[in-house]
Amino acid sequence: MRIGITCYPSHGGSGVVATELGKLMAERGHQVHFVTYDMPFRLGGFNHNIHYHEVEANRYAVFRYPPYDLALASRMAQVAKLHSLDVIHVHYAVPHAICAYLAKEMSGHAFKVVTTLHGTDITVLGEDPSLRDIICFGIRQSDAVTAVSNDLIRQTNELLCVDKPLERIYNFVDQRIYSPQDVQEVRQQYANPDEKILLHISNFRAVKRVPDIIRILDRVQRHIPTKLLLVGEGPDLSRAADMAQERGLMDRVIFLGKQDEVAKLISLADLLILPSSKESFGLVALEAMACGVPTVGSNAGGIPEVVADGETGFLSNVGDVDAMADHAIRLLTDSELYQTFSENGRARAREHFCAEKIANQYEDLYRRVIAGETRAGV
Ligand code: GMT
Repeated sequence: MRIGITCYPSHGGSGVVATELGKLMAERGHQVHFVTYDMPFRLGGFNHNIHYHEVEANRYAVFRYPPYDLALASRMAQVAKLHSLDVIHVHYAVPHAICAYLAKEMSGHAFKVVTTLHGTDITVLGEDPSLRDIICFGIRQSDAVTAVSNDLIRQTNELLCVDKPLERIYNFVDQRIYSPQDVQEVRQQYANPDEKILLHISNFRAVKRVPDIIRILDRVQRHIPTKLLLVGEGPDLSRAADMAQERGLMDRVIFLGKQDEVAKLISLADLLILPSSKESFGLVALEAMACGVPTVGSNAGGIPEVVADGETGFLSNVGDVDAMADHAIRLLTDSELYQTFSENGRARAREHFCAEKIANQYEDLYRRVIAGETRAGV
């Protein structure tokens, strides 16, 4: 097949999923064309089946905002026509699903559009009156629409009431990369042998509830010597620093900023902390499970579909930092329980979310939409 992929190429779960999926499709012999404004950061080494087409928005002075959406639609249409694409798979509804529709209308080349909803494109942007109707339009015009969890399907139906079958295809993890790694030497750089390491990785937006992470650290470190690694950047990161300062915890928090080698960082942690108020899936929790690192966090959105509460991690209601801290302390002080959770997590990642299985589901979906089976897999 000839597959186009559009996603946000910077750090972020939807871009990671899109890029890793493209790489898997290329490994399977499909021609994969990324149409994005930058080289997707996880694209990595050379593969002769992968092509990259950059989108550049015009910055003419008359424009207050560079017309990126139009440039993207136009580039998608060019690439679709030139390379006879069978399907364009867009990740994140806004603006990608609408751009794909425009591209299809203008290219004169009959390709299919698959849209994958990732979370905030529905749960945050779908609530914005300036975007809601056009998101619904993009979904309706797609030939097939997938969502990364049952909870996101439920929320899409509730919030947007689009009369469109939505197919659940979970995110996946490549256990060739995400598996426990020998990181003893690196670990020494961050913590003493008697200290435990909590890890949080995100874009530090409001939905991640960054203050809760510092509150959890505060409670845990009263019982066990603990360090907190914060990976990523975003608007609430400075709030974390302020709170750590106020509570005298600055020597316990290590700010690592954006990082590429996430598998290594996860492997040196003891627990992943994910107290989000909204989370359609929680890719980082899956990556942690695959590395044998349990998650302590909230039961928001699709997290309970990923983390099995009481088996691979502990989940509590959003904002219940006392329960989250208690669960963290329990796991960090009971080595037998910790080992069981760690092994359960690796097995669960392998069984339910392995790259091979999920790539098969997308490949099958592409074949069905290309064959014109519109109510794909529902
Ligand atoms: O967290 C975000 O807002 C970023 C967004 C993204 O584009 O990476 O994350 C969403 O998609 C990920 C991949 O499917 C999911 O694992 C995240 O749970 C989801 N984030 C939210 O729903 C808040």
